[in-house]
Amino acid sequence: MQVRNDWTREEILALYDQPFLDLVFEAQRIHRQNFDANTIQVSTLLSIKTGKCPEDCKYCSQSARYESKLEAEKRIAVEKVIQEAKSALASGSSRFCMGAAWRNPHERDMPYVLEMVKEVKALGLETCMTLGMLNGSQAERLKEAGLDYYNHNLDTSREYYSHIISTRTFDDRLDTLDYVRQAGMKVCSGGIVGLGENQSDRIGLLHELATLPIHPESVPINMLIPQEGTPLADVEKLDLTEWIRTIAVARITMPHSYIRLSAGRESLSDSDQALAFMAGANSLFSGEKLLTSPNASEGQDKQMFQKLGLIVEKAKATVKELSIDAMAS
Ligand code: SAM
Ligand code: DTB
Ligand code: SF4
Repeated sequence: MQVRNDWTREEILALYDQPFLDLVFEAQRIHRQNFDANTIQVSTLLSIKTGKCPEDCKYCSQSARYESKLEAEKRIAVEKVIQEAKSALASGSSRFCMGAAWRNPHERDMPYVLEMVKEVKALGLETCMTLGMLNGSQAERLKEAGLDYYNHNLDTSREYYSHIISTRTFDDRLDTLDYVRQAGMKVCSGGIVGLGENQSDRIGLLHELATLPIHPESVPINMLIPQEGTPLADVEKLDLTEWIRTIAVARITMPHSYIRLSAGRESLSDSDQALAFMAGANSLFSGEKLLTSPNASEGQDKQMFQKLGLIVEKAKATVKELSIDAMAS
């Protein structure tokens, strides 16, 4: 099937709005044409600098503007990051994603993040970072150091965006994605549902992603984790079927992309998640914690994979192949 980047909003609406079972069936059909239906890719997240972020994203516990209970943490040591990366590898992750609560990395942070990328890459893991906005030169240096993916989400529709973030624009986000592409890295970009947006905003987000010149290789679909103290702490919970519809339309419109179940899994049953896999999701974040919030536990995930007969995609290196004492640390 030819990959299309010229989806119209009307086409996306028509996909989104069809009877639920027709939509999930179609998404599964497309999924099977492009991926092994029983394989899942697993990534692990680590916050390398937590809290005190100058941005005002209304969903985020890490913004310095809201009174959240989160304890801020300065940059963590590279050795600690490597330790966490080894244990992610040992528990079956193929990608390690390092996130910082920055508007953008400062030049003084670059040696720190570049060293980290080199060392994590050397373990045989795919590397991903999410550090806020980048300029072209930063993107090039990250690529050169061995960064495989850069995560930068569009978050929501262009129309709803200003209700959620005022400190950077939607076009700023597109510019960062452009620098990442120009530098030759893979793009991880998706959004959040359950921010109080309406259906047309979810369609708008999907339309933006599916009409990027090249689809993001990874598309995380986060479900809001309401954070105490933030303006979205008490937003009405979104019906799960809307999240599943978003996943299914992402699968149909971006058939070669990995669609990732991201924030919001900790409260979901195995059967809720099985429905998301039916709708074409084929990746998730594993580990006890996301960046600051609890995630579905690793043990629970392993049980779920077993129950559903899902096979985890392997990292390039296995712990046994590493000359260093990965298991011990
Ligand atoms: N500071 C960087 C940035 O914003 O680009 C990187 C980290 S930021 C936490 C990465 C993404 O996590 C956000 O774009 C958002 O989509 C998601 N996220 C953050 N807080 C969330 C929450 N409470 N619930 C769901 N998703 C969330
Ligand atoms: C993404 O789209 N979701 C992840 C990752 N990319 C960086 C982050 C989710 C954060 C959830 C809330 C928290 O732990 O702070
Ligand atoms: Fe800062 Fe990222 Fe949170 Fe926005 S989402 S407040 S940029 S850490």
